[in-house]
Amino acid sequence: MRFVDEVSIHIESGKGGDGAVAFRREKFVPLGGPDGGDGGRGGNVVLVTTTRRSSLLELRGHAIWRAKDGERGGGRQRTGKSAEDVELMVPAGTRVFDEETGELLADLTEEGLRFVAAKGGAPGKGNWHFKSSTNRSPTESTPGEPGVERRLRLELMLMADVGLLGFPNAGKSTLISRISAARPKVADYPFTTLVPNLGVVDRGIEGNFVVADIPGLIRGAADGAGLGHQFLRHLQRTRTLLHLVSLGPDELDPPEERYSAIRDELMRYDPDLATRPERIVLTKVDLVDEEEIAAARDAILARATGRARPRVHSISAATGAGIKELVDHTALDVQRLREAAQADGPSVVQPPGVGPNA
Ligand SMILES: Nc1nc2c(ncn2[C@@H]2O[C@H](COP(=O)(O)OP(=O)(O)OP(=O)(O)O)[C@@H](O)[C@H]2O)c(=O)[nH]1
Ligand SMILES: [Mg+2]
Repeated sequence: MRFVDEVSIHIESGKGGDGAVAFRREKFVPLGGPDGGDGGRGGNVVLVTTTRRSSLLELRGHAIWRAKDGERGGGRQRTGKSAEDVELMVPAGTRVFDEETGELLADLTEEGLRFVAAKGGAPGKGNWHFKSSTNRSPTESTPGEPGVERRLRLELMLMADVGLLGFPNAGKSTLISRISAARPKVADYPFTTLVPNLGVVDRGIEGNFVVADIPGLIRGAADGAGLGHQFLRHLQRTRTLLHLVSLGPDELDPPEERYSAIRDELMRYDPDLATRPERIVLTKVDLVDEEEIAAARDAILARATGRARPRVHSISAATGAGIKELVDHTALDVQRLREAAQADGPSVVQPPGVGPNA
């Protein structure tokens, strides 16, 4: 299963400023030499890769991205001002196609790359360039070159930053639908979710992160029970985990037993997965009292097996309690983990079919 985020954009670079036709005006000199300056360069439209984005969401719903034109030249050989570039921030891993021809124009695999997708028009020349021994008063100048207009298709293989895991019915799909635009099916019975869903949590100027809601795990998942292998594999590519444990009344086993059961599956499937940072999230807390929440927290923490002692959150999708705090903390975790990954240097794992010739 592949998650592909795709967006079409229309971009246009700025036109170069025209060269000027002007002559020096001095006292007692009726017609001075030519001094019309050059125009300024038109603005480029540039794609820049950044860790602050993990989806192409921000580029949606904008009709056209247009850079400004360069200024025209002035008298006294004054060069017109060049226009600023329009920079579009995209996540590393974005591939850029010409929408009309389908040609792959760039594969922006790393952070901090700049790809000039539409080059600004070159500036025109002012008339002082055209002065010669036979023509001391040229009235020629050249116009700035036009900008470039193009339609691009951007494509990104989505990688989830955060994996939601837990038993069936824990409230995973409910949580993702509260914090992102994803709308997976939510229902009052186990195994509602059959394939993973991705949701993008939009944090405005802070960027965003991607959450994967995977189907509920059951005992024996590490041996393949209930398609467990397939689902656990999706978690391997995430940076951090939210382990959801329901405090609702329908559960047969106590919360700490269910918590341990899933930890055991993680450990057996891939010990590395078990050392991944995790936050424990007690869900449906609107259905229990404070004492039950505290008791569940203590019992679960007594079982925590990971490297560091996990934080325990309690949330209710029904009342909204605890959700903002959970998202704020998770966003910080993701930012920290992305920075750490970047400091380790590019460890680019190319999913199959992503090379330029694929
Ligand atoms: N009262 C209450 N009910 C909740 C809360 N969160 C989820 N539920 C209910 O719990 C049930 C299961 O929620 P889902 O989000 O479908 O659970 P899931 O973890 O995605 O389940 P699977 O897809 O089967 O693994 C639904 O009936 C939800 O409405 C909550 O905070 N409070
Ligand atoms: Mg679900």
